[in-house]
Amino acid sequence: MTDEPEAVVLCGGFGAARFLGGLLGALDDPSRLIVVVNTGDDVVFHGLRICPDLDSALYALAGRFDEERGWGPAGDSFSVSAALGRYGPEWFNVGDEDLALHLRRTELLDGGATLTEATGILAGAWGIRPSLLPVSDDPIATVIRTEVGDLTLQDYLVARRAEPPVHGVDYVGATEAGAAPGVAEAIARAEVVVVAPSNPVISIGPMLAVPEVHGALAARSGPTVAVSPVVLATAPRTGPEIQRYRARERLMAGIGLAHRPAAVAEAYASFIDAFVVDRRDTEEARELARRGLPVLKADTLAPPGPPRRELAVQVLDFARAGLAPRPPDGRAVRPWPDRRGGAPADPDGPRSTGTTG
Ligand code: FO1
Repeated sequence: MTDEPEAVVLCGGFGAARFLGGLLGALDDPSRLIVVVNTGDDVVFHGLRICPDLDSALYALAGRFDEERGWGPAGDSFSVSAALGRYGPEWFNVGDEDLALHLRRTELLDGGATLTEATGILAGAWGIRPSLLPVSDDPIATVIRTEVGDLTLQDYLVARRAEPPVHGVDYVGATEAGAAPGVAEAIARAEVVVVAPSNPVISIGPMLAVPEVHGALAARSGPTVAVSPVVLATAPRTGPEIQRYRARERLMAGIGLAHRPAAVAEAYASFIDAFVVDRRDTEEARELARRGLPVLKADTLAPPGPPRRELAVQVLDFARAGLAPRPPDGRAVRPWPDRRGGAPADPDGPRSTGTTG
């Protein structure tokens, strides 16, 4: 038994919530999992501090995430939201049970707790065993620069349904923000770090824009593996799936990234050792392998239950294959090529994920 984290997962909302469900079942000791979550899309609504990505991770770890809707706890009702509609249009729909979480968080923050402390108390109330950490206690706001002006993320994504063409993305406050207590240490010490299949622009980008976070990732000696959120071979089907797909396509285009797994891998080139693509995206896997990146093909769209647990097992096993073995002469040997600390593999390739401001 060791205190070292077995795994750190960098998470956004929906894609990460799906992945976390499988991961919980794949770990022997869930208390050795540290879940680090984006806060760039946090919003104050009716005076309440809402942290959509932290909440998705919390509900996923509690086994309550509403996967069909894509946010909030499954089985929630919307009576308060409907009642509020009497006093003016409600563009953001907060469920009744979800409301309790935002009320309690706001109360804790108003009472002087940091976001890290408040999140620990809320996760504890749900009996969650992994550590759930915001990426930072300092304010970070993802701002989308569009044809109709600068928009906060929720304004762009929800109120405007990700329709305006995107010119760029700013992570306001990220450069000045510190990593939350425990985040940089966890990244440094974890056996494996997994970047969840989350939107690279609005979920992972804001976290990478925090200098301590990117620094800790780039300096890690253990393996870091990212799972592609983009699957080319399967078309999105449901309304929310189509909406997420289109939003990701527009946001990636807005910062000069093609909407394909290889472009996500390029954006992460300064800190990942290996990449996971969907098993159906064989051409992308071949292309990445040609560039010298170790690639795992897996069912990244696995449904809940044993298939999703199997995906997490495969990702963890793949990442562990990158743990440096201890040869008899004690020399450090990296089984994977050392890709860190340098420029992206292709200097003419896509730009990094967004700009900071
Ligand atoms: N997404 C929507 O598309 N419409 C909503 O009304 C909405 C409400 C909402 C309330 C609480 C919460 O935690 C998330 C909510 N989301 C809603 C999801 C959220 O806007 C985004 O999906 C994430 O910010 C992106 O990760």
